[in-house]
Amino acid sequence: MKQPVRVTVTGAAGQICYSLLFRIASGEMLGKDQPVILNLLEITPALKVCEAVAMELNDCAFPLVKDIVVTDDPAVAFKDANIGLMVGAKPRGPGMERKDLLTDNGKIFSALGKVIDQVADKNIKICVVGNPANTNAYILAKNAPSINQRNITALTRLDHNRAIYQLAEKADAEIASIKKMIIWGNHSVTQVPDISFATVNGENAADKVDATWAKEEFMPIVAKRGAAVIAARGASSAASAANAILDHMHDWVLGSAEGDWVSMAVPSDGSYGIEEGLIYSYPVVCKNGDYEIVQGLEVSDFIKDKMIESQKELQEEAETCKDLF
Ligand code: NAX
Repeated sequence: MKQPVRVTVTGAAGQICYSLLFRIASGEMLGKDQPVILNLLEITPALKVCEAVAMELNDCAFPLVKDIVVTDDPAVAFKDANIGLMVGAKPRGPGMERKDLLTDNGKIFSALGKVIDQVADKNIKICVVGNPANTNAYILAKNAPSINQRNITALTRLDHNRAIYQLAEKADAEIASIKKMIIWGNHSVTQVPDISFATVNGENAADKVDATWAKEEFMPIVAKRGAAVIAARGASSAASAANAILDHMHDWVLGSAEGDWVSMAVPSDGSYGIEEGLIYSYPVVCKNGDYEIVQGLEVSDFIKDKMIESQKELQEEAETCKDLF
């Protein structure tokens, strides 16, 4: 039997986690042979609901779950943690500007970064989900200098999966036939969903759909899909976000599919001219518990301009939060 992996999940009483935790516990994230210890972090007023989630997890009698810890103390939650799923954040309230959301949530991530720096495994793999996800990850990284910085990432897999669905639908193709989708940049409306290198049954996707659709429909539909779900459901994406978190971490730990790549927001190493250190979504290949940014893609001027726009937004977000690191 393998040693248990300690998975810390923040915002554990929230709606995403109500889908996420049960699937982690069943082995869908790390494999059906990988025991886990679940450390559930919440703010004090939500502890009771969090306890209830733990009760339900226990009532599933998942054989892979070795322990469940419910706490409002980040130092307890992140002690020796191997994986950190940073879902907890404040939602945007009425009358709140984006800037207020940035600084309010930035404070949460600077505080958590400091604690992680002190108590977590130095190679903890982190996926930031709480919005603004890329900048929250950036703030966390700056506050956790002793942690392996490569391992501080943010979620753009939901955007990636949304893009695959849209292309499959338009090309009248099977989901599994779509490979090499890309989301560049920030998890926001400036993101750049890019089908330039995507294939459908091994053939260029660009030959299967018309260029106007790709630019004028596909890109905004994917970038604004979150808002469309809110409009339809009266609440933000939850089960699909949870599914994307599982995909992100599963592929990072166990490897992405042969002959394909996935999108992850990772610290830029300067690839494609993007400022080093910004948490920027790239196409990556995952292998042996690590990832590599796909190199050498010849990006069109149209896409390049949009990539720079998204970079600019991230630079502005970082500037707004500069007091937090
Ligand atoms: P909920 O409001 O249902 O849950 C959030 C939970 O976080 C609450 O239970 C709250 O008590 C807790 N929380 C707040 N501050 C905390 C702190 N300092 N420590 C620990 N827990 C804390 O939101 P939910 O729908 O689950 O969404 C969570 C976050 O994911 C939001 O920021 C949302 O914007 C973001 N999303 C990100 C996506 C992505 O692709 N990156 C997509 C889905 C989602 O919109």
